[in-house]
Amino acid sequence: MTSLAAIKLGGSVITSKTEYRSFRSETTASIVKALSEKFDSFALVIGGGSFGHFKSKEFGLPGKASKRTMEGAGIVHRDMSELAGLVHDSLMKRGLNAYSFSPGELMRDGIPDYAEPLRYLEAGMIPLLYGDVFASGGEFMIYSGDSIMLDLCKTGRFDKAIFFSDVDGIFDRDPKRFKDAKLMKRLSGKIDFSTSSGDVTGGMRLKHSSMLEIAKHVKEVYLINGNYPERIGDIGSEDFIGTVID
Ligand code: ATP
Ligand code: IP8
Repeated sequence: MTSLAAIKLGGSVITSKTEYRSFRSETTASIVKALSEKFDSFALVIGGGSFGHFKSKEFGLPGKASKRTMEGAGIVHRDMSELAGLVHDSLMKRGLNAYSFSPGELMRDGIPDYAEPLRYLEAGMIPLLYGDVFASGGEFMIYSGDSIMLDLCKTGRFDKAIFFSDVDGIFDRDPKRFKDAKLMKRLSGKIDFSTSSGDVTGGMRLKHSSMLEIAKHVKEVYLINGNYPERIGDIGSEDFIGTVID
């Protein structure tokens, strides 16, 4: 099996989470550049950031189907496809060929089927998946990018999972709220997670539990600060700054 990475671009790094639909194009371009230099082939997953969480929260998503949640579902799906389009543009500018999928379209009775994205991966393209809203059993659900990463890695096709976010890794508590928070290069001891009030998914808590689950299906799982994407070049060395689970 060739070495293949599943990579998530966190919404906190490719968007400004405080401003609705604000895309960080330069940061995204620098992550794409680092990825193109490090990997020949990978799958890419995009988180919601200010394209996903703002309107989901405003329109009561996830939630039971109603006039309001239906309107919200339309807006969120449209916004997330726009974000995917912007990332797609960034990949194309680097000469990388991607094919995007909304996970809603991959659902079969509420269970995602990744056969189609994997077919594109085998063909040499980058499957581009994005967190999104989807209808299931009279409800509108949100499929988080962190859960997509887990389901993708469960296919057994990947040997590495890399999460880019806006922090240096997992700390013993939120480094944005506590200046003395300690970076955990490897996980140990108690961790405190404070979720951003604007998020409709699980924030760093969900990411942490997804990472632990993913570690059962791949060799190594990393959390790296996407504002310093060149750090992927230090993977495996003493100088590496980030969190690793192996
Ligand atoms: P999105 O969910 O929009 O895709 P993302 O995947 O980049 O974004 P978030 O869910 O926003 O990530 O989580 C990152 C945030 O988690 C950081 O900005 C940080 O403030 C917060 N956080 C809370 N607790 C911790 C912790 N113990 N260690 C590191 N970050 C933490
Ligand atoms: O930001 C959430 O994905 P996440 C996607 O990876 C939406 O949790 C639509 C809010």
